[in-house]
Amino acid sequence: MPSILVALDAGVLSVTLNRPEKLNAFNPGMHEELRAALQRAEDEPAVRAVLLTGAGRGFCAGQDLSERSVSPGAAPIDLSASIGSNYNPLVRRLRALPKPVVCAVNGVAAGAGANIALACDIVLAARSSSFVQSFSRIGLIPDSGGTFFLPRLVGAARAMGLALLGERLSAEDAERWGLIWAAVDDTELASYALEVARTLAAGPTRGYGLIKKALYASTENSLDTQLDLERDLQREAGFSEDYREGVAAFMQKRPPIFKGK
Ligand code: LHQ
Repeated sequence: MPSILVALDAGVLSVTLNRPEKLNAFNPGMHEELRAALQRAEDEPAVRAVLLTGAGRGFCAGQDLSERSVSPGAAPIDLSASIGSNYNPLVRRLRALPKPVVCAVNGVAAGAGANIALACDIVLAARSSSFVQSFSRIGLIPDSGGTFFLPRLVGAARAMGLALLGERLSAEDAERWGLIWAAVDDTELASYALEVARTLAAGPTRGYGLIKKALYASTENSLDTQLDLERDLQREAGFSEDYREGVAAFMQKRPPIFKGK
Protein backbone atom coordinates (compact mmCIF):
# COMPACT_ATOMS: atom_id res chain seq x y z
CA MET A 1 0.00 0.00 0.00
CA PRO A 2 1.38 3.45 -0.83
CA SER A 3 1.84 5.71 2.20
CA ILE A 4 0.56 8.66 0.19
CA LEU A 5 -2.41 8.63 -2.18
CA VAL A 6 -2.33 11.19 -4.98
CA ALA A 7 -5.05 12.19 -7.45
CA LEU A 8 -5.36 15.15 -9.81
CA ASP A 9 -8.81 16.44 -10.69
CA ALA A 10 -10.00 19.87 -11.84
CA GLY A 11 -6.64 21.46 -11.01
CA VAL A 12 -6.60 20.09 -7.45
CA LEU A 13 -3.88 17.64 -6.47
CA SER A 14 -5.38 15.66 -3.59
CA VAL A 15 -2.67 14.24 -1.38
CA THR A 16 -3.80 11.82 1.34
CA LEU A 17 -1.54 10.58 4.14
CA ASN A 18 -2.23 6.86 4.11
CA ARG A 19 -0.98 4.94 7.13
CA PRO A 20 -4.33 4.90 8.96
CA GLU A 21 -3.38 2.09 11.35
CA LYS A 22 -0.70 4.44 12.76
CA LEU A 23 -2.87 7.55 12.58
CA ASN A 24 -0.77 8.47 9.52
CA ALA A 25 2.44 8.85 11.54
CA PHE A 26 5.48 9.63 9.42
CA ASN A 27 8.16 7.11 8.52
CA PRO A 28 10.94 7.73 5.97
CA GLY A 29 8.95 6.10 3.15
CA MET A 30 5.99 8.39 3.73
CA HIS A 31 8.29 11.42 3.72
CA GLU A 32 9.76 10.28 0.42
CA GLU A 33 6.35 9.79 -1.20
CA LEU A 34 5.08 13.12 0.09
CA ARG A 35 8.18 14.84 -1.27
CA ALA A 36 7.46 13.36 -4.70
CA ALA A 37 3.81 14.47 -4.57
CA LEU A 38 4.73 18.04 -3.65
CA GLN A 39 7.42 18.09 -6.33
CA ARG A 40 4.72 17.14 -8.81
CA ALA A 41 2.51 19.94 -7.48
CA GLU A 42 5.35 22.37 -8.10
CA ASP A 43 6.31 21.09 -11.54
CA GLU A 44 2.96 20.47 -13.25
CA PRO A 45 1.15 23.57 -14.50
CA ALA A 46 -2.09 21.53 -14.44
CA VAL A 47 -1.86 21.48 -10.64
CA ARG A 48 -3.24 24.80 -9.38
CA ALA A 49 -4.01 23.89 -5.76
CA VAL A 50 -3.13 21.13 -3.33
CA LEU A 51 -5.50 19.47 -0.86
CA LEU A 52 -3.75 17.64 1.97
CA THR A 53 -5.70 15.29 4.24
CA GLY A 54 -5.41 11.98 6.08
CA ALA A 55 -6.96 8.54 5.62
CA GLY A 56 -8.92 6.97 8.46
CA ARG A 57 -9.75 8.53 11.81
CA GLY A 58 -6.61 10.64 12.23
CA PHE A 59 -4.89 13.37 10.25
CA CYS A 60 -1.31 12.69 11.36
CA ALA A 61 0.28 11.64 14.66
CA GLY A 62 3.68 13.12 13.80
CA GLN A 63 6.79 10.98 13.79
CA ASP A 64 6.18 7.22 13.95
CA LEU A 65 7.56 6.53 17.41
CA SER A 66 7.85 2.81 16.73
CA GLU A 67 10.42 3.46 14.00
CA ARG A 68 13.33 3.68 16.41
CA SER A 69 14.04 1.73 19.52
CA VAL A 70 14.31 4.36 22.21
CA SER A 71 14.56 3.15 25.78
CA PRO A 72 16.02 4.40 29.07
CA GLY A 73 19.68 3.47 29.27
CA ALA A 74 20.05 2.96 25.50
CA ALA A 75 22.51 5.07 23.50
CA PRO A 76 21.22 8.61 22.87
CA ILE A 77 19.76 9.28 19.43
CA ASP A 78 20.50 12.32 17.29
CA LEU A 79 17.10 13.52 16.04
CA SER A 80 18.53 16.39 14.01
CA ALA A 81 19.25 14.19 10.99
CA SER A 82 15.61 13.30 10.45
CA ILE A 83 14.47 16.85 11.09
CA GLY A 84 17.10 18.24 8.73
CA SER A 85 16.41 15.82 5.91
CA ASN A 86 12.66 15.27 6.24
CA TYR A 87 10.59 17.62 8.38
CA ASN A 88 12.29 20.95 7.72
CA PRO A 89 12.37 20.52 3.93
CA LEU A 90 8.67 19.54 4.04
CA VAL A 91 7.67 22.69 5.92
CA ARG A 92 9.82 24.86 3.65
CA ARG A 93 8.33 23.23 0.57
CA LEU A 94 4.73 23.80 1.71
CA ARG A 95 5.38 27.46 2.47
CA ALA A 96 7.37 28.11 -0.72
CA LEU A 97 5.03 26.26 -3.10
CA PRO A 98 3.72 29.03 -5.37
CA LYS A 99 0.22 27.50 -5.32
CA PRO A 100 -2.33 27.39 -2.49
CA VAL A 101 -2.31 24.41 -0.14
CA VAL A 102 -5.55 23.56 1.68
CA CYS A 103 -5.29 21.20 4.64
CA ALA A 104 -8.35 19.21 5.69
CA VAL A 105 -7.64 17.99 9.21
CA ASN A 106 -9.94 14.97 9.37
CA GLY A 107 -8.97 13.79 12.86
CA VAL A 108 -6.29 14.22 15.49
CA ALA A 109 -3.21 16.18 14.40
CA ALA A 110 -0.38 15.57 16.87
CA GLY A 111 3.29 16.49 17.13
CA ALA A 112 4.82 17.23 13.76
CA GLY A 113 1.42 16.31 12.27
CA ALA A 114 -0.14 19.37 13.91
CA ASN A 115 2.59 21.70 12.72
CA ILE A 116 2.61 20.37 9.18
CA ALA A 117 -1.10 21.21 9.08
CA LEU A 118 -0.29 24.73 10.34
CA ALA A 119 2.32 25.11 7.59
CA CYS A 120 -0.48 24.88 5.00
CA ASP A 121 -2.16 28.02 3.69
CA ILE A 122 -5.78 27.34 4.61
CA VAL A 123 -6.48 24.91 7.43
CA LEU A 124 -9.96 23.42 7.78
CA ALA A 125 -10.70 20.91 10.50
CA ALA A 126 -13.50 18.48 11.27
CA ARG A 127 -15.33 19.54 14.43
CA SER A 128 -14.37 16.28 16.18
CA SER A 129 -10.68 16.69 15.35
CA SER A 130 -8.04 18.17 17.63
CA PHE A 131 -4.56 19.63 17.65
CA VAL A 132 -1.96 18.37 20.13
CA GLN A 133 1.55 19.73 20.65
CA SER A 134 2.40 16.33 22.09
CA PHE A 135 6.17 16.84 21.96
CA SER A 136 6.54 17.88 25.60
CA ARG A 137 4.90 14.63 26.70
CA ILE A 138 7.94 12.74 25.40
CA GLY A 139 10.54 15.32 26.41
CA LEU A 140 10.83 17.10 23.05
CA ILE A 141 10.16 20.60 21.78
CA PRO A 142 7.63 21.56 19.09
CA ASP A 143 9.38 21.14 15.74
CA SER A 144 8.30 21.36 12.09
CA GLY A 145 7.85 25.09 12.60
CA GLY A 146 5.76 24.83 15.77
CA THR A 147 7.78 27.37 17.74
CA PHE A 148 7.44 29.77 14.80
CA PHE A 149 3.78 29.25 13.89
CA LEU A 150 2.22 29.02 17.36
CA PRO A 151 3.17 32.40 18.84
CA ARG A 152 2.39 34.12 15.54
CA LEU A 153 -1.01 32.50 15.20
CA VAL A 154 -2.30 32.45 18.77
CA GLY A 155 0.01 34.75 20.76
CA ALA A 156 2.79 34.04 23.24
CA ALA A 157 0.67 32.97 26.23
CA ARG A 158 -1.40 30.42 24.35
CA ALA A 159 1.62 29.16 22.42
CA MET A 160 3.46 28.48 25.66
CA GLY A 161 0.45 26.75 27.23
CA LEU A 162 -0.03 24.53 24.20
CA ALA A 163 3.67 23.65 24.02
CA LEU A 164 4.24 22.99 27.73
CA LEU A 165 1.00 21.24 28.58
CA GLY A 166 0.61 19.21 25.38
CA GLU A 167 -3.15 19.11 25.84
CA ARG A 168 -5.62 18.54 23.04
CA LEU A 169 -7.07 21.71 21.54
CA SER A 170 -10.45 21.09 19.91
CA ALA A 171 -11.01 22.19 16.33
CA GLU A 172 -13.59 24.71 17.54
CA ASP A 173 -11.15 26.27 20.00
CA ALA A 174 -8.49 26.22 17.29
CA GLU A 175 -10.82 28.25 15.10
CA ARG A 176 -11.75 30.60 17.95
CA TRP A 177 -8.08 31.14 18.79
CA GLY A 178 -7.17 31.91 15.19
CA LEU A 179 -4.98 28.82 14.81
CA ILE A 180 -6.97 27.65 11.79
CA TRP A 181 -9.35 29.09 9.22
CA ALA A 182 -12.47 27.07 10.11
CA ALA A 183 -13.91 24.09 11.95
CA VAL A 184 -16.65 22.38 9.95
CA ASP A 185 -19.05 19.51 10.60
CA ASP A 186 -17.36 16.14 10.22
CA THR A 187 -19.68 15.07 7.44
CA GLU A 188 -19.04 18.31 5.54
CA LEU A 189 -15.24 18.44 5.79
CA ALA A 190 -14.27 16.49 2.68
CA SER A 191 -16.75 18.17 0.34
CA TYR A 192 -16.18 21.66 1.76
CA ALA A 193 -12.38 21.32 1.59
CA LEU A 194 -12.64 20.11 -2.00
CA GLU A 195 -14.89 23.03 -2.85
CA VAL A 196 -12.38 25.49 -1.36
CA ALA A 197 -9.49 23.81 -3.18
CA ARG A 198 -11.41 23.80 -6.48
CA THR A 199 -12.27 27.47 -6.09
CA LEU A 200 -8.59 28.23 -5.55
CA ALA A 201 -7.60 25.98 -8.47
CA ALA A 202 -9.82 28.06 -10.75
CA GLY A 203 -8.27 31.30 -9.51
CA PRO A 204 -5.31 33.49 -10.50
CA THR A 205 -2.58 31.03 -9.53
CA ARG A 206 0.34 33.40 -10.02
CA GLY A 207 -1.35 36.05 -7.89
CA TYR A 208 -1.98 33.47 -5.17
CA GLY A 209 1.68 32.47 -5.19
CA LEU A 210 2.64 36.11 -4.76
CA ILE A 211 0.12 36.55 -1.92
CA LYS A 212 1.77 33.65 -0.10
CA LYS A 213 5.18 35.16 -0.63
CA ALA A 214 4.09 38.57 0.66
CA LEU A 215 2.21 37.37 3.73
CA TYR A 216 4.86 34.86 4.79
CA ALA A 217 7.60 37.45 4.37
CA SER A 218 5.64 39.98 6.45
CA THR A 219 6.34 38.19 9.72
CA GLU A 220 10.02 38.98 9.32
CA ASN A 221 9.94 42.40 7.65
CA SER A 222 9.65 46.01 8.79
CA LEU A 223 6.79 48.05 7.29
CA ASP A 224 9.29 49.78 4.99
CA THR A 225 10.67 46.51 3.67
CA GLN A 226 7.19 45.09 3.31
CA LEU A 227 5.95 48.11 1.34
CA ASP A 228 8.85 47.68 -1.06
CA LEU A 229 8.13 43.98 -1.36
CA GLU A 230 4.44 44.69 -2.09
CA ARG A 231 5.47 47.11 -4.83
CA ASP A 232 7.74 44.49 -6.42
CA LEU A 233 5.27 41.63 -6.15
CA GLN A 234 2.39 43.78 -7.42
CA ARG A 235 4.52 44.65 -10.42
CA GLU A 236 4.89 40.93 -11.10
CA ALA A 237 1.17 40.29 -10.54
CA GLY A 238 0.35 43.13 -12.92
CA PHE A 239 2.31 41.40 -15.68
CA SER A 240 0.13 38.26 -15.41
CA GLU A 241 -2.50 37.34 -17.96
CA ASP A 242 -4.89 36.66 -15.11
CA TYR A 243 -4.70 40.29 -13.97
CA ARG A 244 -5.70 41.46 -17.42
CA GLU A 245 -8.51 38.89 -17.51
CA GLY A 246 -9.68 39.90 -14.01
CA VAL A 247 -9.98 43.56 -14.91
CA ALA A 248 -11.59 42.84 -18.31
CA ALA A 249 -14.15 40.53 -16.70
CA PHE A 250 -14.95 43.14 -14.05
CA MET A 251 -15.47 45.84 -16.66
CA GLN A 252 -17.60 43.53 -18.81
CA LYS A 253 -19.63 42.42 -15.78
CA ARG A 254 -18.90 38.71 -16.34
CA PRO A 255 -17.14 36.06 -14.27
CA PRO A 256 -13.39 35.90 -14.97
CA ILE A 257 -11.80 32.87 -16.59
CA PHE A 258 -8.39 32.59 -14.97
CA LYS A 259 -5.78 30.38 -16.57
CA GLY A 260 -3.14 30.52 -13.88
CA LYS A 261 -0.77 32.44 -16.16
C1 LHQ B 1 1.33 5.80 16.84
C2 LHQ B 1 1.64 7.15 16.94
C3 LHQ B 1 2.94 7.57 16.64
C4 LHQ B 1 3.47 5.34 16.22
C5 LHQ B 1 -0.41 6.91 17.45
N1 LHQ B 1 3.83 6.63 16.29
N2 LHQ B 1 2.24 4.89 16.50
C6 LHQ B 1 10.60 14.58 14.59
C7 LHQ B 1 11.86 13.98 14.30
C8 LHQ B 1 12.40 12.91 14.98
C9 LHQ B 1 11.96 12.33 16.05
C10 LHQ B 1 10.95 12.71 16.89
O1 LHQ B 1 9.88 13.48 16.50
C11 LHQ B 1 9.72 14.34 15.55
C12 LHQ B 1 8.49 15.05 15.54
C13 LHQ B 1 7.31 14.46 16.26
O2 LHQ B 1 6.29 14.35 15.65
S1 LHQ B 1 7.45 14.06 17.91
C14 LHQ B 1 5.79 13.66 18.35
C15 LHQ B 1 5.41 12.27 17.93
N3 LHQ B 1 4.01 12.05 18.13
C16 LHQ B 1 3.46 11.86 19.34
O3 LHQ B 1 4.08 11.93 20.37
C17 LHQ B 1 1.99 11.53 19.33
C18 LHQ B 1 1.79 10.13 19.90
N4 LHQ B 1 0.39 9.77 19.83
C19 LHQ B 1 -0.52 10.21 20.70
O4 LHQ B 1 -0.26 10.96 21.60
C20 LHQ B 1 -1.90 9.69 20.52
O5 LHQ B 1 -1.85 8.50 19.76
C21 LHQ B 1 -2.83 10.69 19.79
C22 LHQ B 1 -3.08 11.90 20.70
C23 LHQ B 1 -2.23 11.16 18.47
C24 LHQ B 1 -4.17 10.00 19.47
O6 LHQ B 1 -4.67 9.38 20.62
P1 LHQ B 1 -5.85 8.31 20.49
O7 LHQ B 1 -6.91 8.84 19.61
O8 LHQ B 1 -6.22 7.90 21.88
O9 LHQ B 1 -5.22 7.08 19.70
P2 LHQ B 1 -4.18 5.97 20.23
O10 LHQ B 1 -3.18 6.58 21.13
O11 LHQ B 1 -4.93 4.79 20.73
O12 LHQ B 1 -3.43 5.57 18.85
C25 LHQ B 1 -4.00 4.69 17.89
C26 LHQ B 1 -2.92 3.82 17.34
O13 LHQ B 1 -1.97 4.63 16.65
C27 LHQ B 1 -2.14 3.14 18.47
O14 LHQ B 1 -1.72 1.87 17.99
P3 LHQ B 1 -2.45 0.51 18.49
O15 LHQ B 1 -1.69 -0.58 17.80
O16 LHQ B 1 -2.35 0.48 19.97
O17 LHQ B 1 -3.88 0.66 18.01
C28 LHQ B 1 -0.95 4.02 18.63
O18 LHQ B 1 0.15 3.36 19.19
C29 LHQ B 1 -0.68 4.44 17.21
N5 LHQ B 1 0.05 5.70 17.17
N6 LHQ B 1 0.54 7.81 17.32
N7 LHQ B 1 3.30 8.85 16.66
